Amino acid sequence: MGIGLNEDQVAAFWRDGYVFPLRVMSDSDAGECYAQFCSMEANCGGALSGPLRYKPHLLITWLNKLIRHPRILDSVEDVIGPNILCWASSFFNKDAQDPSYVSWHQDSTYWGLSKPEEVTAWVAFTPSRSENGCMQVIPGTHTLDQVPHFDTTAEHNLLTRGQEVEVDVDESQAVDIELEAGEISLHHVRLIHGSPPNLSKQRRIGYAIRYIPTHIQQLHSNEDTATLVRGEDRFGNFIPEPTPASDMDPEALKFHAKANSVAGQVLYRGSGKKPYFAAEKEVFGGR
Ligand SMILES: O=C(O)CCC(=O)C(=O)O
Repeated sequence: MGIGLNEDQVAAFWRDGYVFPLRVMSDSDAGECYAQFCSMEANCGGALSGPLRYKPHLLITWLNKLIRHPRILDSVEDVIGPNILCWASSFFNKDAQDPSYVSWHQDSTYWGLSKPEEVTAWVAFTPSRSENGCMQVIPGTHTLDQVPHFDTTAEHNLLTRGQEVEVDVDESQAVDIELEAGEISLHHVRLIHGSPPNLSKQRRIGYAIRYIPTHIQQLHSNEDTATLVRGEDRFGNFIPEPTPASDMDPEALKFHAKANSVAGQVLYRGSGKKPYFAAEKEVFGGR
């Protein structure tokens, strides 16, 4: 066991499918993350482009460090054990008065992972509250099996396929996962969750880091990639990801483009949709 969660928090995770708030960094470190995030945006000339929202830890050195943050990993270890891969990471951002939302879903639906043993650490770079569209969860739904989902074409849905559960969700049971900047929540891959639009004047910036134990396999590709962030990998089920030598390093860009293309094939299989994170000329500078 790591030293991240106490017994009550571990019990809460397995009973409810989530645990929060967990402080993993100081206010000033959280402020530094937000400042770095803003300079990434400035370099993009506005909102982060698709490729920079998915697996940006392969391109940006401070994000590569963040996925290895000891306080985050201590908490994750208490849930999935000591041998940990970071399988993916993505930004879920809502600007002030932003109609973007996340439909009710289970993460496990299209990820192609062999067992429902993934845990997400959702890191708040800004406060995330009811008024600015924080994540909401339906406690206990992680004990459900995989439930059917349908794809939507809703314009402002932040999910890859706009997927939504096909079962009734009792929204009266929803819990708001309110976090301060520098806090995280952990949630189970089967937990039904989502989030409403941001009706406030305060941005909501979150970075979701997906962790799996090393014995998990990708069922829909032999080319999926992951980063070993703690312990040892005796299984070799994923292609090891390199650490970027510098931000947007050419070798890192090449690896990231390939990794995102494989992820696109897995996550969008059968949908006929183009991944939002497919390589774009402006990010890759035509390389
Ligand atoms: O950021 C949100 O509102 C939802 C995030 C989410 O669906 C996830 O991290 O799995």
